[in-house]
Amino acid sequence: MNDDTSRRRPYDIPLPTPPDALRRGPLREGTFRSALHDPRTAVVLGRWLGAALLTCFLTGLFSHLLQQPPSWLANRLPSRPVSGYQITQGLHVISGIAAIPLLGAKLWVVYPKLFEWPPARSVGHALERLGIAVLVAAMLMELFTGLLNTLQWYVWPFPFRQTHFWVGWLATGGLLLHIAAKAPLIARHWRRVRPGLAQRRAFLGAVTASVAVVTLTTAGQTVPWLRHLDLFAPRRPDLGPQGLPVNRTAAQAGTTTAPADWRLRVDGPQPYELTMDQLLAMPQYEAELPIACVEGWSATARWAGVRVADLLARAGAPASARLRVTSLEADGPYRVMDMPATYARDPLTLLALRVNGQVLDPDHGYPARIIAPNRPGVLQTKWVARMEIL
Ligand SMILES: Nc1nc2c(c(=O)[nH]1)N[C@H]1C(S)=C(S)[C@@H](COP(=O)(O)O)O[C@H]1N2
Ligand SMILES: [Mo]
Repeated sequence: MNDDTSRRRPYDIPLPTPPDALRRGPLREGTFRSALHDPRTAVVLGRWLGAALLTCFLTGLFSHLLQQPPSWLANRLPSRPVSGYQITQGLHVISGIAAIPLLGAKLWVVYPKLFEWPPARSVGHALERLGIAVLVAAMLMELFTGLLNTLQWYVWPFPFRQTHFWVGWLATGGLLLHIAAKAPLIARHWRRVRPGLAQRRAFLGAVTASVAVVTLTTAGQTVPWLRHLDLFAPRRPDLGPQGLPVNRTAAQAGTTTAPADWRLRVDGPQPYELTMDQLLAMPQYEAELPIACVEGWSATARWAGVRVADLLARAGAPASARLRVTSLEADGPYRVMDMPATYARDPLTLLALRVNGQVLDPDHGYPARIIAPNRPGVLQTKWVARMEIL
C-alpha cells in the first residue's frame, strides 16, 4: 500500500465507471455545445441568486419570529419602526420573485452537469451530487409555494407556513454547503477575464431584463411609486372598500352583520363590557399605519379608535400584560391572536373603529379591529369580540 491510498479519506473512495455502452443520448461527449454552460456564467448568476435567496431567508426568518415568537423573544419584539414589517416582507416577496428567473437561468447554465460521465467518480462526488439534488428540489419547492401563496392559491395538502419555513432551512443549508464545496471554483471565476465573452454579456443582459420586468410589474403591490406598473401582482394596494385591499371578506368569515347587541368584552382583574357608544365616548386617537400582508402587498391608512393600552388599564392590567384577542368569526386561522406587551402598551396600537375618516367597512373588520405598528397583517385581527389579559 503506498502513502497516497493510506491517507485517502472515506469520501475519496473511487467508484467504478459504468461501461461505455451506456453512454448514449445526452450522456455522449460533446452533446452540449453552448459556451455559456461554463463556470464563469454560473458564478455570476450564482452571486445574484445567492444575494436574492439570502435576502429571502433573513426576511422570512424575521416574519416567522414576528408571527410565532419563542416565549423568550415574545416580549422583546420591537413595535418600531412602524413600517419595519412592511419593508422586510415587501423585500421577501420582491427578492423571491426576482429569484425565479435567476434560478431558471442558473439551472439552464449548469444542467449539462446532470449528464456528467461517469455519473459518480467517488463517494464524495456522489454525495455532492445528491446534495445538489436536494438543494435544487428545496429551492424549486420554496419559490413555487411562495409564489402560489402570493396568489392565495393553496393547492397542496400540507400547511403552507410550516412547510415554507422548514424547506427554507433546507434550501439555505444546502446553499451554504454548495458554496463551501464549490469555493475553489468560485474563487477561480470570481473576477472578470478580459476580453469577456460577447455571448455571455448578451445572456446576462437578457436575464437582468427578465428580473427587471418581473420585479417592476409586481413590486407595485407594496412600493407606492411603482403602483401603476403593477400588472401581475394579485393586489393593487389602493383597490378595495375604503381604498384598501381585503384578504378575507366579511362574507367569507360569516361576519357581514355584527350582532345588534355587540359589545366589546375585556377580561382581566376588573372585567367589563363596552357598547359602541361607550367606546366612542372614550378618548379617540389616530394612527397612520400600514397593513402588511405576508403575501407581499401592503397598504397604509389613517386609523382612528381607542388605545389598546387604555382598554387594558381600565381592566386593571399591569403594563407588562400580554393580550389575547378573539374575533367574532366562527372559525379561521386568524380568529385568535396573542399580542406581546410591547405592542399592547404602544400608544399607536389601536382598537380601530374608523379608517380614512369612515366607519369601518364590514370587510375591514366592523365593528372593531386591531391595528398595531410593525406587525404582520395576519395579526391585525378584524371583527374583534373579546380581549383577554393573559
Ligand atoms: N378575524 C380575522 N382577522 C383578520 C384576518 C382573518 O382572516 N380573520 N385576516 C388577516 C389578514 S391575512 C390580513 S392581511 C388583514 C387584512 O386586512 P384588510 O382586509 O382590512 O385589508 O387582516 C387580518 N385580520
Ligand atoms: Mo394577510
